[in-house]
Amino acid sequence: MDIDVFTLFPGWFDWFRTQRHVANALALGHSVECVDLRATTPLSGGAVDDTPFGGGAGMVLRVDVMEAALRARYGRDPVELRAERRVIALTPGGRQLDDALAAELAAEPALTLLCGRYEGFDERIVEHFCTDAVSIGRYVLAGGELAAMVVMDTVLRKLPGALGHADSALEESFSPALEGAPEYPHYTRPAEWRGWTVPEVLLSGHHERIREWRREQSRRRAHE
Ligand code: 6GU
Repeated sequence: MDIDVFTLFPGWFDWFRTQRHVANALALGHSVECVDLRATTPLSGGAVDDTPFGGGAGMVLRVDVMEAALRARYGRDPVELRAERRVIALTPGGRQLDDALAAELAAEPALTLLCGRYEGFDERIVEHFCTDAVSIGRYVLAGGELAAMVVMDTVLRKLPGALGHADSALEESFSPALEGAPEYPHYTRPAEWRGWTVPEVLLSGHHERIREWRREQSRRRAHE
């Protein structure tokens, strides 16, 4: 999978690339590249944003600035790019990210993530250049960068080989394998600590009973 991130803060992603599962994905041939919106801005002085029409606080990322960056990167009209790859605006009002959306995105060959800053995007960016608008939750971040990292984190860990253990992403919280429920509790050594014991069934070696116990725990958590 090739991921391009359009941002005003490309340096933020240097740390992200060093995280184990991200580094694994990159080593497998996937890519995460940043495009600096300031590098291609048609405005003088590296400007990228402007005050909102109609008044109000904050600054809005300009549509001409985003178009210039997309054109420079892909060599075509960004309106046509949408037919070829998912172009995602990260914005608090977008479709809320969940496991199903992460799985959907993980099946794509390429993603373009657009990070807004300040008050966000000129709406024409979302309307004409994007296939999706995605939010990571019902709160407001200062910009889309952290949200882009959250999206990439959950998408990249679903790619085969990105996690150390092939099965770890299969039966996890909110996955179809657990019928969308949260994951069951985990325990490891020591089997007893300060009198706090581990559920007996997990020490039994009885795989069928363990499977049943885990399903039951997972369902119980879903109802709580
Ligand atoms: Cl995607 N962007 C911003 N700026 N704030 C958010 C968000 C995205 N998702 C939740 N809050």
